[in-house]
Amino acid sequence: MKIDILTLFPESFAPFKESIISRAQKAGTIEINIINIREFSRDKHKKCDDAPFGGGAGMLMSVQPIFDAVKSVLTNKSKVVFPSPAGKVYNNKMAKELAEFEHLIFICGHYEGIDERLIKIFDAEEISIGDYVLTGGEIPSMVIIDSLLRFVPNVLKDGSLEEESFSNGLLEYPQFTRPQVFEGMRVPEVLLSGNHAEIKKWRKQESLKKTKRNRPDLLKEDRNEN
Ligand code: 4GY
Repeated sequence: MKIDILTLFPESFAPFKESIISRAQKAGTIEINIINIREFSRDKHKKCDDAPFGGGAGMLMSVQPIFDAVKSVLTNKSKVVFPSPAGKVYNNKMAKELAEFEHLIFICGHYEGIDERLIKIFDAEEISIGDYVLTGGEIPSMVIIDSLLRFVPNVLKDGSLEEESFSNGLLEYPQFTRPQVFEGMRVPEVLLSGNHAEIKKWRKQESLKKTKRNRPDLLKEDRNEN
């Protein structure tokens, strides 16, 4: 998989690049490029913002630099993603679907956003990582990329996807490591029993309990799209 990230702030991906690149290299099948939208500005001062028609506070990103930046990487196998609070709310199912594409292009928005026609022209998937507003699309792009890479073959070690939260529509069961007693609290006895059938049963019960407590919405019928 190839991922191109278009941003006015390429430096904000430095730490992300480090960690993701090292993981991606193990896979050998992932390439991530950070592209500076400003380099595509034709303005003599490399201006990349413009006022919104209809008035209102703040500026939008200029259309032309984003258009040219996308065009510079777009192929017939590309999917364009635009992280925005106005998008569909992201989940694990969408992560799996994005992981199937050969090429993803992320547009990181800034200021008050981008011209709606860019979304239409590129048939961009507008995706929200949650109901709050950030100052730019860089962090949500990192969130989406980090989570989808887990579904690209060979990025994760085998098996680690199977038992995690959401993989069965429930939150993950509680886990414990050494020592058996910590701060006076014992590890649940069943986990020390070696009885794998009992352990499996206990984990399922605990998954259900935690889901009821923290995410009752996941237990509602029709809401299980994983
Ligand atoms: N929430 N989910 C989000 C966000 C910041 C102005 C467009 C979110 O995805 N993105 O808050 N983004 C805005 C900032 C331009 C992106």
